[in-house]
Amino acid sequence: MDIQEKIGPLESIEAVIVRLPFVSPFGISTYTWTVKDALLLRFESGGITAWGECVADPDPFYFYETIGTDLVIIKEFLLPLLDPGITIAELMKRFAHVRGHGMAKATIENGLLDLAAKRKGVPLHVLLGFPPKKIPSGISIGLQESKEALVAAVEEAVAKRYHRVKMKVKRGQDVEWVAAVRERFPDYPLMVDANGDYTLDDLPRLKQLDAFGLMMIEQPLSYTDIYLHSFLQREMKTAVCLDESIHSLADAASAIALGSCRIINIKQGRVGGLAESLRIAKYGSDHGIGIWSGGMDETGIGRAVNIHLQTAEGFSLPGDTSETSRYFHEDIADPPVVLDPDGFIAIPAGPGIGVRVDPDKLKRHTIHAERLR
Ligand code: OSB
Ligand code: MG
Repeated sequence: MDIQEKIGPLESIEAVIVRLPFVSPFGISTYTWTVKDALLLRFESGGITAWGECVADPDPFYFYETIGTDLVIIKEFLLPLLDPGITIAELMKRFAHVRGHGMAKATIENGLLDLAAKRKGVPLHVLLGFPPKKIPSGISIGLQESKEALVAAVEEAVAKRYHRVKMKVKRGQDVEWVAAVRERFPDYPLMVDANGDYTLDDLPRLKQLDAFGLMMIEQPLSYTDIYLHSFLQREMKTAVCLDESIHSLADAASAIALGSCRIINIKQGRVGGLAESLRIAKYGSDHGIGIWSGGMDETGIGRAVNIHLQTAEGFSLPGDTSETSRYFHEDIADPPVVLDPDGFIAIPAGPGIGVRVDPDKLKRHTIHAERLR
């Protein structure tokens, strides 16, 4: 998928870092976050404001990129390649000279796509070439203090009609915790995410998870691995889903060729943007791989991007897009994501990403701002 829109004139590009306190801490096997820090790029052009949200955390505990490193990469290596006369696709080709740093590249790509869609007066999903549809919801429940708290969180999600529930697991907090949820909800679509906490030495333990009819186990082995997951997938009945290991279409193709997974979690930022996401979704689904959109606890900007992306061909499973109110007391963008009575999510209406950044809320939550161009 190549984006043929010209970048066009830009009056200014600004970097803004916001900090939004989480309603409750979000814990995975590697770390627990209590606030959401997000790097945003604001593009101004001919009276239009467009936004790109970087999905990197302030720390390298989920992924190697951080807000700090991405801001440097954006300033020193990516923005100097930006020329108003070229297309977004040509810019992404130039970006290939910079190794890795897909989250930094995606931030610029996302912002330029929002701008291009707003110039045309069409929603982002239309610019990407996909008709509207209702987006199924999914929720990612962080590690909990007790099994009772976990079951209570799942009960709340089921009452909201989330289409599937993901629970985080780690070594020592897995089989019995899944069993507790399964006792209460024997058939609800349920999956687990280990964020790379296991090794093949844990195979006997991991195989016990096969008893629970899980939709998948996400990233059981190291964030660096593709190959060893192919052994695990052959040994397990449960589908393996890769998240951290997949940074590009080439990674996805390797994983598929090796039989390392049956499902791929696409986080558009982690794979370098929306264009690469569409390529992976198409390639994966053509090869019988289940595809869904992950999340990075984004503000309303990134959350909207993920919703538009899920209109695309190949997205066959509910993603990690859940209601804004479970993350933040106050977001910077309106309207918030809410579920309808059947647990579906509406695409934000209007041109571009379809959400509006509220200047007062933005100001309240800004911890850093600098003009880049
Ligand atoms: O592994 O999918 C993950 C959040 C932060 C870092 C890693 C992950 C997650 C989530 C939350 O699971 C997804 C979301 O609710 O946006
Ligand atoms: Mg994950």
